[in-house]
Amino acid sequence: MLGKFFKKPSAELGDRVPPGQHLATGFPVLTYGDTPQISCDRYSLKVWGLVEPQSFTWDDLMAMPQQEFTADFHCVTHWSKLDVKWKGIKVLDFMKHLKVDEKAICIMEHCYGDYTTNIAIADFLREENFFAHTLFDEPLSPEHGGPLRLVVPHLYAWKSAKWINGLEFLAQEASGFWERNGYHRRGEPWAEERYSY
Ligand SMILES: Nc1nc2c(c(=O)[nH]1)N[C@H]1C(S)=C(S)[C@@H](COP(=O)(O)O)O[C@H]1N2
Ligand SMILES: [Mo]
Repeated sequence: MLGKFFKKPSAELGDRVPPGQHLATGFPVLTYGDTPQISCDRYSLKVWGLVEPQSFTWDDLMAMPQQEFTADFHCVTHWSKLDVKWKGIKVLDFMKHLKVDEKAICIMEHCYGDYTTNIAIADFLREENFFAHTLFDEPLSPEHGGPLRLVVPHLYAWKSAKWINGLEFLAQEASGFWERNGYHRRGEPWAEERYSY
């Protein structure tokens, strides 16, 4: 895999690159299936399950506090990109609008195009997680998940759902698309939680 598009981390960046990862020079696109084309007019983010059901339009989301984020990005296929610059909405700010049942322990992330991925509530409700609509000062392109994606920097990037359109709150753990196909239920890069076996 080492070649034109990947380089070995330098010593000083080494402590930011998890084991088994190499630095990508560009920002690769990794999508299973087709890229949905969703305009902001059509976009909505719904919440259901163990939560008061609600649907947020693009305008609802843009009325929430907007912030800049810099985060490292680790794909389980062994590439990482450091210092990715995004803009968007902090998950904890978004969550102020929800009424979640205390029995919820897991969330299924749903997307346009039917991709899913599961995340524990404790991994979702972290200070550094955000919904992104801007990447390196440009509107987030469809390939990278525009108009809106989730970014969960502390887990492998398959948990960072592109074109996110739903959060389903669950009383027990469930498996999303990659988790049903052999990937780890949690996916913590520093522990190399890549596969479920
Ligand atoms: N909806 C959706 N989200 C997704 C994926 C996908 O196939 N569909 N791929 C995941 C994987 S495996 C990775 S590494 C990142 C890649 O994000 P990027 O294409 O912006 O680099 O998106 C994640 N989110
Ligand atoms: Mo990935």
